[in-house]
Parts: sequence; C-alpha cells; structure tokens
Amino acid sequence: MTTFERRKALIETRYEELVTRANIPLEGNGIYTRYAHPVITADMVPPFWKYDYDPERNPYFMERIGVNATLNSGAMKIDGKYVLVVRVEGMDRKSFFAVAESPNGIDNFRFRERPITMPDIDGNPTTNIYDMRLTQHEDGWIYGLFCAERHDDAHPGDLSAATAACGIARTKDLVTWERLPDLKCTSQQRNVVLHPEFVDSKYALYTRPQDGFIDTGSGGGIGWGLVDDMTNAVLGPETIIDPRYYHTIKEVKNGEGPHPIKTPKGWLHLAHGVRACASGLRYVLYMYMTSLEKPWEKIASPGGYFMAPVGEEYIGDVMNVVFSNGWIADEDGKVFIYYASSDTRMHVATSTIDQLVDYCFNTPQDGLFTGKSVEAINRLIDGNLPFLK
Ligand code: M1P
Repeated sequence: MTTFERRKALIETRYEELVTRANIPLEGNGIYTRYAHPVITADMVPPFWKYDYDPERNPYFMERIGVNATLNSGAMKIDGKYVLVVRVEGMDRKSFFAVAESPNGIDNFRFRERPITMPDIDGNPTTNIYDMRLTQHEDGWIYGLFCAERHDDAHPGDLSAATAACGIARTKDLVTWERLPDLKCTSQQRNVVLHPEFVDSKYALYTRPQDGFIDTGSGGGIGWGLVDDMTNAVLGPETIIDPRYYHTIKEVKNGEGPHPIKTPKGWLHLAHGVRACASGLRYVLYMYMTSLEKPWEKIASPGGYFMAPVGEEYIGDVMNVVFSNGWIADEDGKVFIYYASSDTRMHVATSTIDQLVDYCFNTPQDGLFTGKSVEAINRLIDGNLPFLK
C-alpha cells in the first residue's frame, strides 16, 4: 500500500466516523438541552475540499488547503432538512459560507459538494464575509445579511484598520445568490438582522450601530430601523430597542442573533451580550421578547444570561465566547438553537417555544443592583417554603 493510499483511507474513515456520529442529549437546567458533541467542526469539512486526490500530484496525500474553524452559522429548514449556512474560516483567515444539512438537526450534518460562491460588489471587493443571518421573508426571497469587512483606506498606514458593513444577498435555493448593495447607513454595522415580516409595508432591520470596527462607542445597543427597498437598502432613523447597561452581561456591546421567532405571546429574540473581564471579552447569549404588533417594543426581559460557555466551549480561537446567529422552530414547537463556541465549532441546544416563552416571562429581570438580586431570590424562597415542609 502506498503512503497516498494509506493516508487517504485513514482521512476518509475518520471523516466518515465524525459526520455519522450520533449526538447524545445532556440533561440540563430544564430550559434547554445541550448535546455531547459539536454538530460541525473543521474536521467535518469534506476531505476533497482540502486534499489533492491525484496520486501523482500528491503522493504523500498532504493537505493543500486548511480549514481553521467552522462557526457562526445561519439556520433554516428547507425541504424537511435542517440547514446551516456555516461560516467556514480558512487557515488564510478568510471566511466564506458553506451549506451543511442534517436530517434531524442534531447530528449527521454534511456539507454540500461546494461552498457558496458569493458574488462580490463591482469595484468594491470584500476582504472577508461572515455571520450570515438567514430570513425567509414574506416577500418570497430568502435573504442573507452578513458582515462585509474591508480595510479602512482612510488609515493607509494601519493594517488593522477595518470597516464593517452589512452585506446583503438573496436567493431562492441557497445555491444561487444575488448580491445586493451593502446597507447604506451612518455608522459601521456588523450585526444586522432582517425581520421576516413587513412593518408598515417596509422591511425592518435589527441593527447594532457602532462607532468603530470593534467598539460600539456611542452605539447604545440593539437598534431598529426601516428600509424601503432591499435592492437599494438605505436605513431610516434608528431607535435603540434593547440598550446596554452598566454591570450587566451586555455592558460592552450586544447584538441580535437570528431573526426573532413569532409566538402567540410575542416575538422571541435571541441575542449576544458582551462584557469585559481580566481575560478579555466574555460573550454570552440572552433572550428577550417584543410585542407582536410592535416588534420594536420589549415586553419581557429575563435577567442575566441564557447560555454561557461550559467545558470545552470555553476554549478555542477566541476564548470565552458563545455566539448564535441561527435557530430553527419546528411546526411542533421544538426549537433548535445553533451556537458557536469560542469562534471554533458549532453546537446545538434544543428547547420548545413553550419553555422559552416561559423562561422569558418568568425569569426575574435584572434589577441592576445587588440588593434587587437578593430580593428576587428571597421571593423565590418565600414561594417555595410551603413546598419544603
Ligand atoms: O469573537 C467574538 C465575535 O466577535 C464579533 O462579534 P461582535 O461584533 O458582537 O463583537 C464577530 O466578529 C463575531 O463573528 C465573533 O464571533
């Protein structure tokens, strides 16, 4: 057996074992169920995207193109399949999108034959694209909104100076994409999400105004704004609907996750909150709900985080991060929450609309002061005492 044959068989066997591995639910806090294994890792990218399969050109069966991470994925259900538009980051630090599908949403995810070829913008190529939020809009199109990153040429001497804009593309099948002009607005935008329904006959966006590429600066939180036409999207006045607060999980910044899910009790939102600590930034997930009639008006705001990294989730390229930009609500009320840990790999957690709405309305709000936190615990204890006798 040649080196080529031995290594090819080994790599393919390992890959096949990984993509067919059954996932195992883990009993948790009663709000959602985590699973034992990530749903997508860099090792689950097909070997034929990475290795040259010609024994003459590649006698040692060496990897030619490496993948660094598979992370922040948009999600939707199409033709009965659970589909992720994964942010795949190559070893060259460039991210691109690729579709992976599963029959059950919790394991057996496989990438389609090729990554997405995202058309670029004439005369203004994008250095990096990532974190797509998918929206099946009532206008009939599937939109993908993502961060489009370019060097900030206003600072020619600074190679780290970058700009973040909201890239926009639309498709009917996730295969062929029509790239539309980036969102026109007054600030940098990395976390923009399209609401699935028209509001006053306009497209509605959840935004996150920021002063710079990393810092939100004066940007006060998750914003809301309307757009007349997605083929030439110009953001109207932005209002902050979910502000940042001192000494909370979203002190430094926050951002809408996937588009909210419509429930009988209101729009259910998943978002990320960021705070600073000695080891850097800590990214956690939190939830809130807004009114069905006025999706910009908050009606429930459970305090604290919904999900933070545990175990191996703490470790990766950017430590202490969980981030979600994709979830799927099944018709029977089951919800699949797809989240990345530490900018490295994708996981799933499952719950139901009932549980998540219950969580939103019955988790005490953050009282913003330590005394209020103790009051909330005492209220719970008072209610529990009769049951403890
Ligand atoms: O590294 C954590 C995350 O940082 C950014 O998110 P935000 O704009 O909210 O700070 C993004 O680069 C995101 O992709 C990344 O996961």
